[in-house]
Amino acid sequence: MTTRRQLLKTTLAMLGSAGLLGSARRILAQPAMKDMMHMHDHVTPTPPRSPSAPVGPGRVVTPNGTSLPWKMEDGYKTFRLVAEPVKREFAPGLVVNCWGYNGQTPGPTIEAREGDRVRIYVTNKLPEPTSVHWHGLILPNGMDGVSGLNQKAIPPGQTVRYQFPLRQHGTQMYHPHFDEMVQMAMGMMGFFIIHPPAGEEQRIDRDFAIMLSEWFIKPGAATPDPSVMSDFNLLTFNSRVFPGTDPLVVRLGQRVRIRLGNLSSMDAHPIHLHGHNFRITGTDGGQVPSSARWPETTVMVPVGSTRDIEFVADHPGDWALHCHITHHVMNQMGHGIPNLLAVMTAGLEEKVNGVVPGTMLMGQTGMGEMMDMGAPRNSIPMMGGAGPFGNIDMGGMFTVLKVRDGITSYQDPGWYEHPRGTMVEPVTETR
Ligand SMILES: [Cu+2]
Repeated sequence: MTTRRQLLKTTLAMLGSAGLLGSARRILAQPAMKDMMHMHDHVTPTPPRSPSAPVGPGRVVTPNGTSLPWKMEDGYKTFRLVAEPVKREFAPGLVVNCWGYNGQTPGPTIEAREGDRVRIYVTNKLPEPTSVHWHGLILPNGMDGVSGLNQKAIPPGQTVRYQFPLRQHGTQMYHPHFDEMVQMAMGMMGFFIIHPPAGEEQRIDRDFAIMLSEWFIKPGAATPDPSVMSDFNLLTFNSRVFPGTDPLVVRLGQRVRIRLGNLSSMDAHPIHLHGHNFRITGTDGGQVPSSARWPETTVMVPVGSTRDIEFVADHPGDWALHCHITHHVMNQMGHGIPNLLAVMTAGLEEKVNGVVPGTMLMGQTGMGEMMDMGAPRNSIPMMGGAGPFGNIDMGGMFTVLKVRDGITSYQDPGWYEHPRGTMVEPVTETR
């Protein structure tokens, strides 16, 4: 006799062999997904802040973000986080239904000092339970935030209080430890930065924090699909893609720190800086001793970790800062396309159009020109935006470090004006 369990097993095996297990999983996951699709019906998200809102009360600059205000309460530096649906513009033309904190994704950067006692009220305005884990922090076990292990999950509507002393300094993070796959794929993450008790060992003039994450949003859709496991099509710096990423503006000669955190679901990101070399000075485990630092131009940031890099900005110009995985500097790239590179397609497009009207054959000489293609509603072109010399063929995890002499503000100074004789020029070979 066939039991129900056996039947289910057989069915799953058949689905698996037919390559249909993925859709079966999706069907099994339907109740949770269904709740998610409807969340915008019964939860009113906080209106989005300006993506370039001014820097908050801290001294760390979170490009396209802010730091979280605090006040003293019973001797505790006290913060308030509200977990809630948020709308985030990734770049002009693409507004995404995310989850985050206090109207933002990533959530506002928490800044405190080693030796502080902190208290953090967390209110859950999501349609499902959540919790907050303080990633990398040394704290009492009951404050660690893993739902089921260290605490009961916070149901919708409830506020809980976390409180603990800060016994370390460095770049840490916060994120949920309930329905992790969905909640982080929806944008729930933030920095928790702890400054050293007696100031920096070496003066830091500009201190930036950039969170790396990855998403799948079907072109034309507005809600990320958290079930995607490898084919991410939006790769973000602080939940923004180029050309929506704020530049990092610094004055010539300043000592710069860039804190990178990675809460992507699958990928490590090799972040590359042009025009300078740097030292990796810290991780979420603490400071790297100076004897253990070596020069680099690319830093690998594994999933679930942070890396601090430091350098003196001693070369004026507009310097790219980007992930070196080439697919991570593309926006909403479709990967199921035929490879036409170097294929002779003369006359082919007309013939194919006779059978499949509207076909465009592209990519014979590379994809650099695809920027000019139209895009569906609520989606953005695969690559970049206008630069001073034409289109910049990158999107996603890309921004610009702008090093300038004599600037008096950190407003975007525009494009670099190159000294005479320091630019590429076309030539006629005479030899
Ligand atoms: Cu990457």
